[in-house]
Amino acid sequence: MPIATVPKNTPEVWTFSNGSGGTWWHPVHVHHEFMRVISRNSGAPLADEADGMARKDTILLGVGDSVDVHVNFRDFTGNFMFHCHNLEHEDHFMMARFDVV
Ligand SMILES: [Cu+2]
Repeated sequence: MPIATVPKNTPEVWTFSNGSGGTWWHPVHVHHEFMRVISRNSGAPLADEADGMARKDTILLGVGDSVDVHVNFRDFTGNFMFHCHNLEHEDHFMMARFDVV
């Protein structure tokens, strides 16, 4: 089952939060489309995310971070996934499907 169903070619704002309470960082990778960081922890993005124009396919979530991104799945419909790039995490359910319709 998808964790989200989003319409093709429609701007979305997604929020990624690391509320795990531990000391892990989570590099979250979204398939199929680039993202642009709008804000990080309600403030300015990091330097390599800074101008809102940098296209990112992975968002690094430090402890307690919350990051708002703009994403627009422009080209294709289908079933896609996002996941943490720490292998131990993606192998233990930090992976989800989303559908573009
Ligand atoms: Cu992780």
